[in-house]
Amino acid sequence: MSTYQGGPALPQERRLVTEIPGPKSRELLARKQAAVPPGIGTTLPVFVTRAGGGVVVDIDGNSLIDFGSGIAVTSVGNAAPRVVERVSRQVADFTHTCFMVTPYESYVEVCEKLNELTPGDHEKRTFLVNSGAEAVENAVKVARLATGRQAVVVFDHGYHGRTLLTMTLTAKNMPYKQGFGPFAPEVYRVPLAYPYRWPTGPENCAEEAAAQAIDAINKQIGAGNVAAVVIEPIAGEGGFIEPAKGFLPRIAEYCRENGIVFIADEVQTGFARTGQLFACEDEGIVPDIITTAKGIAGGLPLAAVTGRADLLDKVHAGGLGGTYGGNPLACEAALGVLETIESEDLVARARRIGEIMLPRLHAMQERFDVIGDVRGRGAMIAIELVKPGTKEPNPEVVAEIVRRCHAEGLLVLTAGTYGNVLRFLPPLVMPEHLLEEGLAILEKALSA
Ligand code: PLZ
Repeated sequence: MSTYQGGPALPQERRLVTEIPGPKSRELLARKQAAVPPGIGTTLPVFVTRAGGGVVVDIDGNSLIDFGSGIAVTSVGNAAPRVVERVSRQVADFTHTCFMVTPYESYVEVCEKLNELTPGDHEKRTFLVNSGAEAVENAVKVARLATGRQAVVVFDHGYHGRTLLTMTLTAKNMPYKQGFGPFAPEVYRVPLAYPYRWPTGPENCAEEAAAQAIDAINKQIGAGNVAAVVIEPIAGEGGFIEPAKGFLPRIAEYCRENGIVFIADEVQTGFARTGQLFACEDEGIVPDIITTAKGIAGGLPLAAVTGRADLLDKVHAGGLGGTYGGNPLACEAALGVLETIESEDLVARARRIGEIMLPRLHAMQERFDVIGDVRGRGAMIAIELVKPGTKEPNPEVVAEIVRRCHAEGLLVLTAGTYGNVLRFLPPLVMPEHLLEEGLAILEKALSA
């Protein structure tokens, strides 16, 4: 993993020429505040002019190290060469026909690739939509129609989107749900195997959590009423919680036994992010339906629903779709992403990023008693911060660390039901020296 070769010819360096945010960004922030409602938040108010490899460059000329990838989207890097080339060609040929009106090859090719690459060698179908939320919502539509059942089971700490159904599926009230009710009916929430916070300890977590979840489904809903279980193989927004090993297979098995559609929401975990093409592969899970987005198209809006042909084929003609779903630019971008993942062996690079980050973070955990937990796989890594000597969440210290990292030109994101998780999602093409520099900035912020 030497210096990044592709993308815009951006020097792969951290370079601060003003304070963060600089004067031009501050000016634009004032315009944003006058034109855009405050409901649209800003993690770090530097206004971007270019990005590529492991850096984001702002309008004041600062070059920041990117540990966010636009929330796990630009895994192949920003403006990745194969994406740029394909999208540029496409934009000059045609920009839109609506696939439901007059189709084009790239849409079909993306679907063929996803049918082939997602877990399981059964017969599959794929259709394309615009966002992760839209994918999850459509997966539920398919499961309901195919089973003739209505109930949907989701988990503590789950995040699935901001539309009416997907915000209902989402666990956390503030900021996602507060004031936006009433919520969609027939959504039920059960425990997730959260090893760090499991009351009887991580060793009992998988078995007890699965038993509690299954018991709640049986007692409160009735297995025969459940259309789908929707779960992230690693809870993303909820704080990069890897369910204790054994939990996912047990839930998947229960679904199989009871004719429940097992939907894996791989919107955040998908496309090499976790050191496997899909996080489900880690425990050999074969979902009935898998939803993907984010990393699929290098930043162009695209998402997919891929699943068992016998389920997806049940939906009547015209029952699925949308004006823009599988837009030709986004499809070309996705093909460029898949080529890049393969040719740059980004699955291995994600694993390598984990191998660099995890030992460094574990060493920091030894040094700093605010780090309660270090976890994640591949390039989806997090630390959970607590009040020293307890497991009490410490969102205040997270906010302070983030502030210091941002001031030093390291873009980091937070997560977690309790707002006390720092998450790291570097582009998989991040040059190693920037990864090291980012970790050093983090360590300095922790010791301050
Ligand atoms: N499912 C697992 O992570 C999006 C949300 C950012 P969309 N996560 C980032 C924010 O605050 O809005 C996400 C996810 C999982 C679904 C979604 C929703 O994907 O493309 O944002 O709709």
